[in-house]
Formats: sequence, C-alpha cells, structure tokens
Amino acid sequence: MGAVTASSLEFIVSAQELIVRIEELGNQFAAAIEPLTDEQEIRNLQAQYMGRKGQVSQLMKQMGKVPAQDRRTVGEVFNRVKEGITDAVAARLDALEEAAQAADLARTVDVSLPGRRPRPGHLHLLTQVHEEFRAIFSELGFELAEGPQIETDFHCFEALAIPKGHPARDMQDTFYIDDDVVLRTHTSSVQIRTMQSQPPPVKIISPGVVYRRDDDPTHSPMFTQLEGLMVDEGVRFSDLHGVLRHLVRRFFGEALEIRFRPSYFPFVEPGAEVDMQCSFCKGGDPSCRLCKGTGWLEIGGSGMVDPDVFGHVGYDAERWTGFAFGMGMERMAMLRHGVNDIKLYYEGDMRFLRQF
Ligand code: 2NL
Repeated sequence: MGAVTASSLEFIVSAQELIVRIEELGNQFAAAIEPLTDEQEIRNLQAQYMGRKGQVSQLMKQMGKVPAQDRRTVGEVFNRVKEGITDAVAARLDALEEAAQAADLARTVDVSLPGRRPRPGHLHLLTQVHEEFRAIFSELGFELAEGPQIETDFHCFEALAIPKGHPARDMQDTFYIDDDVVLRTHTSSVQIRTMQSQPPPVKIISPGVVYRRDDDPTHSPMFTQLEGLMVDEGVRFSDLHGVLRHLVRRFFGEALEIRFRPSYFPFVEPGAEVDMQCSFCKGGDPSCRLCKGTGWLEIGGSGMVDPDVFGHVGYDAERWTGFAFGMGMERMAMLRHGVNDIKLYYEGDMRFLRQF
C-alpha cells in the first residue's frame, strides 16, 4: 500500500461535501448582508464573495476534484447560490434606495400641511373699471375712439377753442415736447380727430391716459380720463343728464342722483361740473369724510359743445348740437372702492392690488 499523500487526499471531494460548503457560503452571505446599510459596504461584500478571487470562485476551483458524473449537480447548486447572492445584493440596494427616498420625502414634505395654491392673477382695478365703462357706454350705443398720446397743439388746444395765450392753457399744466407738440392733457383731442374724420351723427367715448403737471394724493401726472361726446340733430342738455345719471347708477349699482353746477370750460357752453350723491353717506352724515358732509361728490365736467369747436372740425353749428363730458377713471374707482391715494394704482403693491 502506497503512502497516502496530502495531495491525493485532497484530490477527491465528494459532491455532497462541496454542496454543503456551497450552501453554507450562501447562508453566510445572507447573514453578512443583512445588517449592511451602506451601498459601498454591500458592494465590497459582493466582491468578497463573487469577485475573481472571491470565496465563491475559490470554492468553484474544487469542482475539478468532484467526480465527473456529479459535476452537473454541483454546478446547478453553484449557479443557484450565485444567483441568490446577486438577487440579494439587488434587493438590498433597492430597499436602501427606497428607504432613502422615503426619508427624503419625510424630511422635505409634510404631507399633512394644507397645500399652497398658486394665486390666480386678475386684471388691475383700473383695467376692470376701464372695461366696465366701455361696457356701460356700449349698451347706450357709444362707440370706442382711440388716438395718440403725443398730440399737436391744434388737436389738444386750438380746435377746442383754447388759442395760444388763452388763460385756460395755464389751467391745463401741460407737458410740452416742443412749441407745437404736447402730451395730451385730455382725450378731447381724440374726439376732435374723430369729428375731423367723419360727419355727424357721432356718439363716442374716448378713454385713455392723459398727462398733467400735477402731483399730490388725488392728482397724478398721468391718469386715465374718460370722455364722451354725442353730436346729432336735437341733442340737448337733458340728454347729457340722462346719460350721466345712468352711468352713475350702473357703475355704483345704486339709485343715486346727479346734479350740475355751472362752471367754465372753454370748449363747452354752457358748461357744468357734475356731482353725484355721496355713495357712502347718501347725504345723511354731516361728518362724512368722503363728501365732507356736503352729501355730494364731484365726478367730472361737462357741457354743450361750443359752436367754435364745431367750426374747427367743419361741422355746421346751425344744424348739429352735442354734449360732451370728461371724468377721471381713477377718481371713479376711488369713490366706489374707498381708495384714498391715487398713487396706489401705479405702485404695483400686491397687498393693495389683490383686494380687487
Ligand atoms: C374734466 C372735464 C370735460 C369736455 C371734457 C369736450 C370734448 C369736446 C368738445 C367739448 Cl371734443 N368738450 N370735453 C367737456 C367738458 C368737460 O372734462 O373734468 N375732465 C376730467
């Protein structure tokens, strides 16, 4: 009997034995990965087992010592354990990722908080009022007339019976661009242009920004005027009264009265300032802050178109008569909403604007 050498002893490895060791290795891996919570640690462990010099590879080298007829069975066990390891790594990494995401969400989003709704925007109060006026006058059959903000002296003054040197030029506090070109101080200039371009009858409103050298809580160097003009045969002062009374009632939504006070504007004769009943106290509060106890609020100027104006646009003043009026839209909105500083319209402060 020859000596039994170490190498010959090692030569034969029973399939049974190898399978047990493979399974053990698999279980060992499962136990080792269990507590790991760090991706790098998991990758390292994976390499320890599955790498080229890893424990699985080491064990695989024993395959050659397994009797040939058993290798297939052993191979299957190897494959199963290797798959198990690969699957366990993938599952563990997935679980870690999910846990990280959940932790992230829990940290940044408190799902129990009420949602923050984006505020929808809305039209500026002045734009809303502008559109309302257009609608109200459209119902009465007035058409919209628009024109340039930079005007000739003729359209802004001359045609409105305010020749150079006329005291009313100073009244207007005009911004001059040069001797003959101005920033319009009223939108009457638009109405002059309309009359120049079409024969009567005319029934228009001309809303738009105008410019005056004025600056205090109730005056802005730029404000939005609403002018109206109606020219036809037989137009009378009572028509003016009816239109303005209707305007006030529609805009304020109440049965308020209006009144006229004789006044002077170069382009009308007779001319009148227009008051409406105080929308806050209706005339019933002697200490009313809005109307100062008078019961009336001034809203604009008006009158019957001066025949001189008709002469400048080529209308026959013997045949046609007309009324005209003008008011500030900011003031109308201030009276309806209790706004006390005209600058609030232009400063863009959302705390003010979003109230309307
Ligand atoms: C005011 C006063 C007024 C007019 C505007 C006018 C226009 C033509 C002919 C005659 Cl084309 N008149 N407009 C008349 C009287 C007053 O406005 O206080 N505006 C803010």
